[in-house]
Amino acid sequence: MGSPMRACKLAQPFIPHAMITFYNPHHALHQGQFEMFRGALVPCHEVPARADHVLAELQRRHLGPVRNPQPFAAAALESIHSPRYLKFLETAWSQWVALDPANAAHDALPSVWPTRGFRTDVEPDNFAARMGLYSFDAGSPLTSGTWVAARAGAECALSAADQIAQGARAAFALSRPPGHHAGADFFGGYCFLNNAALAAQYLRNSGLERVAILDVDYHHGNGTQAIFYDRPDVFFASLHGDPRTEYPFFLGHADETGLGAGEGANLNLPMPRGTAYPEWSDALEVALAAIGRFGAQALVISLGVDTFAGDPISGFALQSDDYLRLGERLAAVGLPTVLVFEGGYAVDAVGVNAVNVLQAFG
Ligand code: SP5
Ligand code: ZN
Repeated sequence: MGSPMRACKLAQPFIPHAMITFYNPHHALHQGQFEMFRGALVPCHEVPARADHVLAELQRRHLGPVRNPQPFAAAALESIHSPRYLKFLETAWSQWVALDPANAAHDALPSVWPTRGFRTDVEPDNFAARMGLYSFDAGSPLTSGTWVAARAGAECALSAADQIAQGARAAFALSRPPGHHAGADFFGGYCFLNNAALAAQYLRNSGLERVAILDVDYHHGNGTQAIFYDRPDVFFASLHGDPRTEYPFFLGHADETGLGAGEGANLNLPMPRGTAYPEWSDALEVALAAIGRFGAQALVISLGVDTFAGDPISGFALQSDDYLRLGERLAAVGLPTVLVFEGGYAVDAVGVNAVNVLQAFG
């Protein structure tokens, strides 16, 4: 091993364009206990150790500086999320505990939703009803620290986008809870604020006319798709498990190509359970070719590594080395790139897999 400390101190300043990581210092404040699965409460898959392992692996490989995010004004979050949803998230925990002080001992989960034919324009006074209005599953516990953690996570994504706006080649938002299932006014799929969407919109606001989001998480990024579905300026491409069998089930089919002015700016590439890197990377080429035709000036990657063969809740078969090939390929696109950490639940492998992408990106 020689002298790793010395190697670190000498080598780091000479790494050209070392990728900056914005790490959410408050991520562990969001620590859900249970999610609903087949009629029972089971331990959450989306745990603080996920981000801890990625950070440890980044530092072990000396892959560039790790910083805290900058603060951003409320307007940055309102560029994607509705004011009433943000107000709900900010105040939900205190309202939950006000219902009954004993609630402080366990997380809030929704149990009633406005499906077809119900009204969503009138915000109910009842807390359970508002939980349902602003969510789409019972797998995403809202906890005492959810708002603080999610807001700091959004600030990681915004800080990473700001680096790109200032001329950096790449930046990484290392945060949880993840974001790509969250819509303008709903949470679900472990997600509360859509970090990738916030980064893309920040880049638009900083003057870039065309931004592409490439979502490589195992699950379709339904929130991101919905946010940009009718817009021609943000291209969304997603590689994911076929929603006929895979979460989030109700969006992500290949015939969803965009709406109105956004027609042609949405590309879904669903794949069957068992898909491994050779077929997966064919779909990646299709997505990158479309992003090239779109003329994107910057790229936002929703970097989920739940495509890993060992993932406990997913069905693809990527191996750890495949993430090196993914990172190399993304770097070869040659666009300024924000990488945003999303899913990946094989906790012991999530650090190696995510950091393989970053290391190979260079
Ligand atoms: C960001 C992201 O990857 N969100 C994924 C959300 C998936 N939620 C539903 C998962 C249901 C699987 N439950 C299996 C429990 C077996 N112990
Ligand atoms: Zn996922």
